[in-house]
Amino acid sequence: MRFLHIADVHLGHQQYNVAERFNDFGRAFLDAVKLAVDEQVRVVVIAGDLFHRAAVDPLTLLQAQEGLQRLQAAGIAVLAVHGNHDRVRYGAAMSWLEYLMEQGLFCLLAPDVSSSPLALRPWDEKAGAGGYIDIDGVRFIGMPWMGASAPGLLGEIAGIWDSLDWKGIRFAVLLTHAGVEGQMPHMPGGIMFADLGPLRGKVDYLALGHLHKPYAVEGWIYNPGSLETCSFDEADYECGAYLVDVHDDGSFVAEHRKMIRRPFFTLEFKTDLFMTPAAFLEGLLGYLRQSQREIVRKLRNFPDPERALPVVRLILRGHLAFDRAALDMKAIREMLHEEIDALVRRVEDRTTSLGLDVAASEEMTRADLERLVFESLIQSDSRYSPYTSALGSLMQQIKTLALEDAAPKEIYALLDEEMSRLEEESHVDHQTATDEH
Ligand SMILES: [Mn+2]
Repeated sequence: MRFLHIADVHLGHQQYNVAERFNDFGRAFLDAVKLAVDEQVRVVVIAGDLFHRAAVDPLTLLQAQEGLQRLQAAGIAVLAVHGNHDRVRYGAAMSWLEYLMEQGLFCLLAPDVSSSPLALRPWDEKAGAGGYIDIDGVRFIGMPWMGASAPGLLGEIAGIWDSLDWKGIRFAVLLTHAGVEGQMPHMPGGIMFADLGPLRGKVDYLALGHLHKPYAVEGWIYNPGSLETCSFDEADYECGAYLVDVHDDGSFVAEHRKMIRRPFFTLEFKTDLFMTPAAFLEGLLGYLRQSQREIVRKLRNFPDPERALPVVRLILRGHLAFDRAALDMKAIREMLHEEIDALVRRVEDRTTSLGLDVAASEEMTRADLERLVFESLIQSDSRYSPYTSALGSLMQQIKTLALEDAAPKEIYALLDEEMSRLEEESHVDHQTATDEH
């Protein structure tokens, strides 16, 4: 008996507000459907988050229906549970998963939690409810996303386990939407290993969803990962689906099949070495051209031309040796657009300015302190730092003029004269430096 375990399909996710990304999530689902049909599985289990949102639009519903109908036409049973993204919202009469269940497209499994301990009843097609279903000697038990209640409810399932009739059942699958603590350090609040202890030896295959990173633990806990990439954090995971063969003697083999996802690339550009905005842009241009060649090389054997155009983000990282205002984000975006062939291009500015370190003392006059702040500002910009003293005086003069209500013309004349003088000086400096070499 063979089944396919998928999770976190997130249909309807129009990532970055790009229509083609919406299509990608649909493609990924249809790929999983094709895999199930090609591999002639008996059952597909969807461990939560078939939909990205509780409110589903018509196109998303069509994507889901198309895939589910193909499975139905191939005689494949589909079992699902609610995830945190597609569960019934407060005030809503039913969820879209319940709607699909009503259409006869899958069994939506859930224990009856109105009693304590909870009750597991066999799937009742007429009532459209039930906690488990037996197919070819394999029992599939389903529990939706339960958040913080999950550990307690899993304990209750273990508690009533032996009161169920297990005649003719050689293998037990527990399908639920919950993360195991510690798998993704920045996503706390999952179930602990200790919570799963009572189920060990009872459940043969724990089919999980929720964390978008694939993992398998101790030969009985399996999470396939999301079918498409929901964020850059997930880009490097080898996400996919588990193809599981349950043998007649109750042993099994779970094979993780990597699925096609649109490629994501992160380009990191270090800003520390560039002293002026012009040098920065020149350095960035070279870096982007080299990156484009690398991307082309990496995608040479990409299996699907429809999805080969990547999602690319450029991260600017490091210290800025000049004023942040001189970082021309528009020029950077245009350059990225020009040089990198991609479906989506994003820029993240994670640069830090060189900090101001003003060592003021109590004996300082207000004018001294002001002068110190001006000089610190100038010092932090490599373009002006050689002229800290001269520019500091100039800033103070201009400030005084402004306070004395001087005419803008007069202020401008002073600025112009001083800057020309400094430029000349720097030219002389430069000449001297060149002559020495
Ligand atoms: Mn999810």
